[in-house]
Amino acid sequence: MVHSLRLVLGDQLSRGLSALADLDPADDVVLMAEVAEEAGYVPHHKKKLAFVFSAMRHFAEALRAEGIAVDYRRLDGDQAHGSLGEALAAAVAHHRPQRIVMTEPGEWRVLAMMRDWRERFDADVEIRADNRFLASHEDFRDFAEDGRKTLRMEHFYRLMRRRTGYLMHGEAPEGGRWNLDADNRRPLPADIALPERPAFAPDRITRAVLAMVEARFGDNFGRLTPFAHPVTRADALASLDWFVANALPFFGDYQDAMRQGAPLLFHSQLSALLNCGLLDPRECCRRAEDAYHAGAAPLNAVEGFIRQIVGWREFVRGIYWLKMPDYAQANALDARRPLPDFFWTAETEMNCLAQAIGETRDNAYAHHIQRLMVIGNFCLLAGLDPVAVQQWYLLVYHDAYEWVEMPNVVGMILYADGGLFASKPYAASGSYIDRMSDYCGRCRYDVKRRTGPDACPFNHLYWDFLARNRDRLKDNRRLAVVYRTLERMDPARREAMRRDAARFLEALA
Ligand code: FAD
Ligand code: DLZ
Ligand code: SF4
Repeated sequence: MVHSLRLVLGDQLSRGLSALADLDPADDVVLMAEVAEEAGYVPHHKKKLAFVFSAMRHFAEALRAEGIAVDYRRLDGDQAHGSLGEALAAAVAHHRPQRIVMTEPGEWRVLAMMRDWRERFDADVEIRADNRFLASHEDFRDFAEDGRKTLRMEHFYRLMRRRTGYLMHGEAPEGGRWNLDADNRRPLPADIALPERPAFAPDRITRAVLAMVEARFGDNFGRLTPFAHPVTRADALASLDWFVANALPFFGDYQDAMRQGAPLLFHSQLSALLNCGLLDPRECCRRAEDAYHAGAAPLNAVEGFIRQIVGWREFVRGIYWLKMPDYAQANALDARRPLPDFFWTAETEMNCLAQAIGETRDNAYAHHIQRLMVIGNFCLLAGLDPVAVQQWYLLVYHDAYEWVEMPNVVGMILYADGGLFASKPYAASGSYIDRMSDYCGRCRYDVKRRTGPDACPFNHLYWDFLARNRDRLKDNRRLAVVYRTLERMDPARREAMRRDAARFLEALA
């Protein structure tokens, strides 16, 4: 009889996971299961599926190499199960454990299942806190309920800097400023050399997974090959080393830049590794901080990187657990339009969108500014339905889990929560994209024109969005200047933009 059955989910691949603490290899068994429900609750990008299953299988091998018994149920094996609950029931019947130990999941939906398991199984079910985050749910609730009218990432971030001590001199931030974002908006010089990334050739395990994904999920969105993603702890550490040495020094300066044909620039591409547990946020921040102290990376880069991880990443998780389950349905701007077909085909004459969606299809990755200011900005201005947009972001990116995807979509890009943490909608006209990228020079539209058949659609959509939402947004002080500009605009011009925007939106299939 097994003492403890320890469930490890596909995004819990950390040796230091709370569910694996106090594990006794003599008496305990680890359960991991590839199941149809997790593979299908949204039709994930093929590369995301391959990444998750390959990382799961490698993690199971690493545990076995330590002498730990792993009951691993494969989707293409004899013991395939429809859901995590079914897999657990079968494992409980087989091992008859005294207790079942698990770490709380990243999604509300799965936590609801885990709570049901307490009733369902004749064993103690222990759900432990996820120790891979720096702020607990209680920490975030304390922050949110500390007499605040608004929830701002910046306030939370300072709290986290003080708590972790990253880039701190006692109570003061390194360099005298907490946030160096203003230094991080440089357009990319044409002649800058981009570092070559390491590629991780698929091994036997990954090749078997690629074949399974092609056979079972061949119709899902996205390109499966070439597949060169890290899938083991060793590869994840090599990716972190590579980033710190080669890209971190430039990460800050060019964090907001976009270039055609260069999907990664100086971004880390560590999100999927962090989110599935192969990297720990603390080790990433520590490595970046060490590089700063060694003089190998400037402060704006290191502060920017640490802010994304201990600031934004922890903050959005806090928002998710604070506001679920209602958050999923938020639609403050009453947006109803379905997703246009080009979100699946990348076939649009708007070059910036064609590039960002095409790269998403090929790589299951787009960097933050593409997600926020190109695709996200379009979703906001076109009034796309928040539930449809959430589903798209959740399925297309290899780092996507609801806890991180949803606040970025609902709160950050769509303002669907009415400004819970964004002080204004991130709406922008084409000139932002023109300033930060080389997309417009290769576009059939003219970024300088606001009306007419050749006008950049972001321009008339931007003004139309503001006019359409005037009653909801006009009292926002951060929008006072743009609303004054809108009021002063020649009425004929305003009407022309409204007509062009309406025509454009009607033509979206
Ligand atoms: P880098 O630019 O190198 O940043 C370093 C790390 O900071 C990232 O790996 C990530 O862990 C963290 N980070 C940066 N920004 C954010 C943020 N806004 N929220 C949370 N963490 C952040 N990130 C996800 O991990 N999963 C998602 O499903 C996801 N969906 C998003 C949806 C939208 C609409 C937007 C605007 C952003 C989304 N992000 C998501 C955040 C961000 O775009 C990605 O984390 C980032 O692009 C991943 O690439 P990278 O590892 O190269 O990041
Ligand atoms: C994303 C994913 C996929 C595609 N498949 C599995 C799976 O078969 N088994 C599993 O344990 N986890 C999988 N995951 C990750 C889960 O969806 C994730 O643990 C939940 O969404 C909670 O964050
Ligand atoms: Fe995008 Fe407009 Fe530039 Fe074309 S002109 S790439 S649509 S911003």
